[in-house]
Amino acid sequence: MHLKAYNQFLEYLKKEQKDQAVIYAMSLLEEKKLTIEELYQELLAPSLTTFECDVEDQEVCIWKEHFRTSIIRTILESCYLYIIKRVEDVKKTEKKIVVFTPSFEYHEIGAIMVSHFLLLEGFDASYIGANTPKDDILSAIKAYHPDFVAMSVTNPYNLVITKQINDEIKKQYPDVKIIIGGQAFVHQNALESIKYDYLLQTLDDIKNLRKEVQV
Ligand code: B12
Repeated sequence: MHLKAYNQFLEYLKKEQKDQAVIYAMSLLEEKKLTIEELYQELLAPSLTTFECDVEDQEVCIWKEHFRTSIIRTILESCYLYIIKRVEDVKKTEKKIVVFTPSFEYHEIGAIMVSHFLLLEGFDASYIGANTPKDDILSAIKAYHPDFVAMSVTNPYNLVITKQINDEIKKQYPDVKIIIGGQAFVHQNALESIKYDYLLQTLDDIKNLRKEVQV
């Protein structure tokens, strides 16, 4: 664990010093002190999942959370160049994956990270967005002909729409494998009646999928 780096990063976030946070995160990659995977898992993800507001006023807390998310989002986009460079040396799987979050699901940081992890494992992954309506998902499948779709669901309220989307994918495109992941599936009963082929949560799960589709 890179605890020192995490604490330093958190200091910048707590003070809402966006530029310093972005520069620091990128310098860790540039100086090869952290890999992309370590940066995402040990700094970026916990800085959001453990977010605690130290201000009484709830409205202030909301914009603080939004601002922190926007800093993390900027870092993720800035990492893309590093991903392209690393992917050049990765053995490709020839498997296409469309990544998204379903209608009403605005939490997208996990989905973006997962799409980057998939690229680094040699998948041809495309993140098509958050809050994606069923018809747009179906038309993306029609256009891209993916081998897999990967959906990230955080809010358990969105399990109903998830079920509807997956039923429709399986009806229209039975050969497309459905991967689900995200905090909404942490409880076993969330899976009841949802059609899916893989439940994945971690980078190790993605690496195992990579081994399964070995070419
Ligand atoms: C940032 C944030 C937001 C932002 C999201 C912005 C954005 N662009 O993404 C905004 C402000 C929009 C938001 C809104 C809301 N939020 Co919010 N939010 C969060 C917060 C602080 C961080 C989420 C995050 O990005 N985590 C970091 C990522 C990296 O973690 P992750 O998503 O879990 O992903 C990891 C794994 O789960 C996994 N993974 C995820 N998906 C997938 C998919 C696959 C295929 C695989 C392999 C792996 C995988 O890989 C990732 C990397 O490790 C969490 C707190 C928390 N504990 O997470 C609350 C939280 C998720 N939000 C919550 C709530 C309640 C809401 C709102 C309903 C609040 C409201 N009243 O308006 C709305 C709902 C909006 C909606 N319709 O979706 C609750 C959910 C509680 C619950 N279980 O129901 C949480 C837990 C806060 C809390 N403690 O109450 N939120």
